[in-house]
Amino acid sequence: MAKPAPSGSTKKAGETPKKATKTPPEAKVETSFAETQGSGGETHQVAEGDVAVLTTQQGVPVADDQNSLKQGARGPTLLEDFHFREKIFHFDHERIPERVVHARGYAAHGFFELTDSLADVTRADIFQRVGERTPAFVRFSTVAGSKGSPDLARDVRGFAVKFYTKEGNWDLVGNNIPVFFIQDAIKFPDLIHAAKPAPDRAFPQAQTAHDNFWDFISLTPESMHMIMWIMSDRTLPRSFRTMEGFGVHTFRLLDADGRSTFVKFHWKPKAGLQSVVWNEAVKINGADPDFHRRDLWDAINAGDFPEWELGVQLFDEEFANSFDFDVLDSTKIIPEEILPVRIVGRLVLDRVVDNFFAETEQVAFCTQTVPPGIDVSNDPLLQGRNFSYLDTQLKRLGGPNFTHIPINAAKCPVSNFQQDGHMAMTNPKGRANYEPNTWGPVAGGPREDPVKGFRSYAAEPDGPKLRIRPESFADHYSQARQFLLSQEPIEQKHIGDALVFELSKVERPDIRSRVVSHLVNIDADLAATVADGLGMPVPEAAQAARPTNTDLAPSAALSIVRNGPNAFAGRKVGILVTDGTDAKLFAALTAALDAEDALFEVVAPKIGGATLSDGTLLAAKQKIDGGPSVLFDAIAVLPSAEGAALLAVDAPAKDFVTDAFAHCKFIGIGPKAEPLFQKAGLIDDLDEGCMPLTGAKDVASFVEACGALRFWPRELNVDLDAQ
Ligand code: HDE
Repeated sequence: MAKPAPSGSTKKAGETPKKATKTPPEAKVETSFAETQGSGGETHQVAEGDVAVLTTQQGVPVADDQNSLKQGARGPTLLEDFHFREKIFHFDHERIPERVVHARGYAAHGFFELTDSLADVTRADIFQRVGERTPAFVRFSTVAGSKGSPDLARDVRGFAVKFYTKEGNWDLVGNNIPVFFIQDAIKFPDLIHAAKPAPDRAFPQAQTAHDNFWDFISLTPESMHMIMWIMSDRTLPRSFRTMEGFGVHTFRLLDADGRSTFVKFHWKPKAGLQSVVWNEAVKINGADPDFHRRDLWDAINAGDFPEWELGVQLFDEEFANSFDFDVLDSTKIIPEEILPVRIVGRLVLDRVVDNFFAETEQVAFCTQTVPPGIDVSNDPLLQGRNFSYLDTQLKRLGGPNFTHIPINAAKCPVSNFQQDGHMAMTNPKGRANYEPNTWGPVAGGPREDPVKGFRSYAAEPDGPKLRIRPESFADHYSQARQFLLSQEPIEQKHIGDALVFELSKVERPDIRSRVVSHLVNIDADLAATVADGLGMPVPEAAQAARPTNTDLAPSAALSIVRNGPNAFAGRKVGILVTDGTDAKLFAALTAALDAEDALFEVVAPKIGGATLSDGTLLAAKQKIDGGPSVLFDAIAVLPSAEGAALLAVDAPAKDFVTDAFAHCKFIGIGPKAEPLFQKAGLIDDLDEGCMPLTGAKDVASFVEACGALRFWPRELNVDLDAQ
């Protein structure tokens, strides 16, 4: 008889994590809606063992929620059925407009902890006291896709952070890429129209591989630096946990005397940088369109709290004036090698939301929401955003009182004379709703505070009123080249591959050619590779407003591969088992993964699991058809001899190993697995990334090797373009 089942899934939700630094997670209790939610937002306590009575929104107990009120058993439904009408009316109005960009997103709660005081340069309260924690809410997103689009679209990721500081909220609304497509906000509607589905046919969804996007880009040379970033694997993150974040613009920090220091903000993931490859992304979108949101949900619920360091690049006017590019131009970075990033704090996400709509959907970020001590710069992209974000909340959330929604409300005192409007939730008492006044115990309050209050930087105006692009914004190619040359060869190859793929979907040859004409100004080799991939001659270089500076030193900080974790912690192995799998080998592998703080999922021919060699019934997390290897960072294939013979004729099992091989993953091969690799056509190609798993020693080497995340040398053997 089978013994009790060990878990076949990853570390169980609610399990206490091993690292002493982690706080044990509170197990998420699954509850029914009605038991916890009062119509006024308060929690209604229901005595243990009791079931709450179903009511209407007005609190009227409901007797029958199965049948509408009819005239006779088969007669028409009556208008007087207020319960039916209220239920349908509310349902009809459940949707609010999705965000015009960044519609698909996922969020979590956490905190920011200051580790290095910035009191020398800013009076911002959040940056004063080392060790102090500020509550935070973070929403990650893709840009172009609509709310239901898949997570692994090739796209920029939003990285928006709301800090609930003691002196008001601060929204740092960033991306996972430090530059942007355009220099002036007036071009944003054009950019987004070109990227989103075409207005006549309403496709393609959540992708840039189409004529409209590349038409616009080919006519917008300032986008070239961003194009290098979006064609790199930065737009295919393995997880939200493995991507950087950037404030993008130059902001200002202000001290108590109003002195200004320029600042650029960086988020650096503790889990290290990691991306997936394009062919894998395409398949993940089918296998699990929620791959990123599931990953965040699972990690937080397992107590493996995602964490980032906050870094700042601080500089003054003198540095800004000496820099090769304009610090107000959002298509440029300041390389870390020129201006180091100072780490000043950490952001930890430790709580998932209770209700997706209330929190993730209704959260409203606004770039102009800054507390005293932080200010905006004249970056024309940021200036435009400062209008757009407030305006868009009105449309999306329906009125000016979106700040009353709990997720948006400041966690410090709020008092002013603004009143009324749709859905006003926090309404002051008393008579005076104007200022100045002489009512109240202390006449006239609330009043301004010239010392504590927000003050803008006293910037001098910069000349006549003009519609003009400054000369200092004119170099469009030098940093694009610098980015490209900062990549490892495999990363450069991926950029070339992505350009060829995207432009292959562009139907008009003149658009393809115009894009390649810009690449000529970036790097002749890249232009030649892409032209060859497209089967076209290399065109003349596009006319450049400024010649490319070929002397910019590469920056190691720009490579994903060089900034990986070199460890397998937090990553996941898919372990393929069958009846008769060696129980000892399975136990050795899972113990080694546990010791590494890595995760695993059991994949088996049947979801009920497999009976191991010692008679143990091992539950499966995935049936093989539903758990393809694209969902894992590495795979281990441990069938019994009989199991391997069965898997060898199973198409999903063969895909499991061929995909892992094609995606350069580490593959652990159990002693009886050979027939599967034989039938999958891989047996003659196995390389050093395909490692035998026979006993404890092999297991240790395999888990250690997995820390490199991918066995990149293989890619040259599995890609026709690279032959
Ligand atoms: Fe946004 N952007 N954006 N954007 N953006 C919005 O605001 C806009 C830009 C970013 O999770 C919208 O609330 C303009 C840069 C994120 O809720 C809208 C311009 C960066 C999010 C808007 C930009 C961003 C948004 C849509 C050109 C990186 C999602 C819904 C000047 C620094 C926030 C909303 C969330 C969302 C306008 C360019 C990041 C329409 C006009 C550059 C992360 O207001």
